[in-house]
Amino acid sequence: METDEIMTEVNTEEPVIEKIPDEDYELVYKKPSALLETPMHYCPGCAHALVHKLLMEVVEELDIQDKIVGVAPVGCAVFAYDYLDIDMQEAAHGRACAVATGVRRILPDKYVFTYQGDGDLAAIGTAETIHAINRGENFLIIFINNAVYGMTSGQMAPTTLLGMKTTTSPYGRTAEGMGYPLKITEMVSVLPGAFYVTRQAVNNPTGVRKTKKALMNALKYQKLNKGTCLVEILGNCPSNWKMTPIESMDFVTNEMTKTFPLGDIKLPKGEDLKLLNEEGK
Ligand SMILES: Cc1ncc(C[n+]2csc(CCOP(=O)(O)OP(=O)(O)O)c2C)c(N)n1
Ligand code: SF4
Ligand SMILES: [Mg+2]
Repeated sequence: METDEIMTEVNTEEPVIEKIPDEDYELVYKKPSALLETPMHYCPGCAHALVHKLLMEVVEELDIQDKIVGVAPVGCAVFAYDYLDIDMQEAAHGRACAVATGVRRILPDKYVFTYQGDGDLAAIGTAETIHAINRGENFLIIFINNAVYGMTSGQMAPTTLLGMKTTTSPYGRTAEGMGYPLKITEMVSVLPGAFYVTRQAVNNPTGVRKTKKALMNALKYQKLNKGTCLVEILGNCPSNWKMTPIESMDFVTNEMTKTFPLGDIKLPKGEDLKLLNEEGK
């Protein structure tokens, strides 16, 4: 067939799309209003994007968009402030808890959270994390544990699993010489300043719902000024793990949870629980 013939077959007319009346549809989902339209830079299937969405759903449902301040980390979530339509402050690598301390002390009526990866929180920022929680600072720490330094191309993190291959442990992490995966969430839960500590995962629909609930509870607790809340979320890094998004979710389910079991680690009790129920009316 000649090129001219092909050209004549192309239909240049605008397609006619029949408009179906809105009442024929039931709206079952929409993007939270606090999430900006900006396309995200995260790799396909990355947990960061999903957690951003959950967090903004919670912000929308609690109606606190103009009452919350986030502290962005250095790591793949460094551009969180481009996606979240709330007040944000950037912190140098590992320093988010120190920055959040200042923000919450100066603005005690605001809800304040940090958003940090495992390299940020459990390596370079270990001191800030431990001391902020030990002081019982009244903010929420959102800790995305994907077991690697995602942004810098997948080096071993303190949370890398034993046997896991990374760019700096190409034969797999061994306890000898490289140490054990650091359970910093369990460690800080014993500090008196820790008020609510939980580990969740966004590896399946149930996990997503539980993670959202944990974020919701943690923000409600902040109004009680009873100490630091820490929500660890087992994330993924399909790019550096060299897996498809689905394989990476299975890896979280089948491997990561063996080292980092899911569930609440420290829960408010008694009077505090009553207060949460009243706050959550
Ligand atoms: C003071 C300082 N040291 C090191 C770096 C390099 N650096 C940037 S991101 C990063 C690790 C990020 O890993 P993580 O916090 O786990 O976040 P992820 O990308 O996995 O979400 C490092 C070491 C830096 N930016 N600043
Ligand atoms: S490198 Fe990993 S953590 Fe970073 S955006 Fe890609 S998948 Fe997510
Ligand atoms: Mg990481």
